[in-house]
Amino acid sequence: MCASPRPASPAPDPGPEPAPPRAPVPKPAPEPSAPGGAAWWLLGASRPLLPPTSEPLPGLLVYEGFISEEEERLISRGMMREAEPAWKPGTFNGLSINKRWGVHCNLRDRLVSAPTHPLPPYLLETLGPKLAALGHPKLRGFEMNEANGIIYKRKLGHYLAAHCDDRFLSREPICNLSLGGSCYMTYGRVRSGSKKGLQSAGKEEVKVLLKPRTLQVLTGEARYDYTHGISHGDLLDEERISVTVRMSPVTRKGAA
Ligand SMILES: O=C(O)CCC(=O)C(=O)O
Repeated sequence: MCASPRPASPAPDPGPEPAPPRAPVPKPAPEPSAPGGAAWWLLGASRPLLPPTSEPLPGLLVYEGFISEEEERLISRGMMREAEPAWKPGTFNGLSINKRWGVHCNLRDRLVSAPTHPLPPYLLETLGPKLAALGHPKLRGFEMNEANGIIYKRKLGHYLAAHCDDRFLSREPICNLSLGGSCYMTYGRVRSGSKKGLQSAGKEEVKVLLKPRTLQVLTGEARYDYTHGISHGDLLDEERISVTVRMSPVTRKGAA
């Protein structure tokens, strides 16, 4: 059986209206302090920009999850679908499958000449604004005009020979994105006074884990004083793809 409703009695006087709750006051972003006191990613910025996930070597800025899975698919598909420039097996810096866009760096004659295949929109539009948004002082004015893609296949014995990107033809920051698979990249300090030029000092090696969607920005010591390479055994998945972008101003004269 249902209870019948009681007759309504007059409502008690609620008294004065309580004050509405105050909206929380957002904390202002810390302002950059004087040089020397502020982290580099605060310098020149009115609010903190994205700090790296880690800096395993001086000047090696690692940003995990730099691009989304959707952006990763967009870049990979773009690279795979375009007919030109074509993928070609390469042996220049190890064994891999390569393509390149943008200006041509002639390492022997120290010349940078106009591009045959300009950088594609799927690279420029995805990476350009994101690199600028990092707010790193070394990336100010960075206009990528050279890029290369590498496919590593473990079953084909692929690897990247230890090397330093050209010190003169390309500007300081080298930006490198990992797609599709993980690897360890080995950084080896260049032995000073070596007659053979670049050689890694065995004891001064640092292995850096590069997961898919990780960006590395090589600056300073990591750019100039260390070689970087990937041994075959450090490819952790059957396939890994990388994209490296640089700024290499066109020159008509030799740069060295
Ligand atoms: O595969 C990588 O992540 C590095 C590629 C590289 O060092 C290069 O293209 O010069």
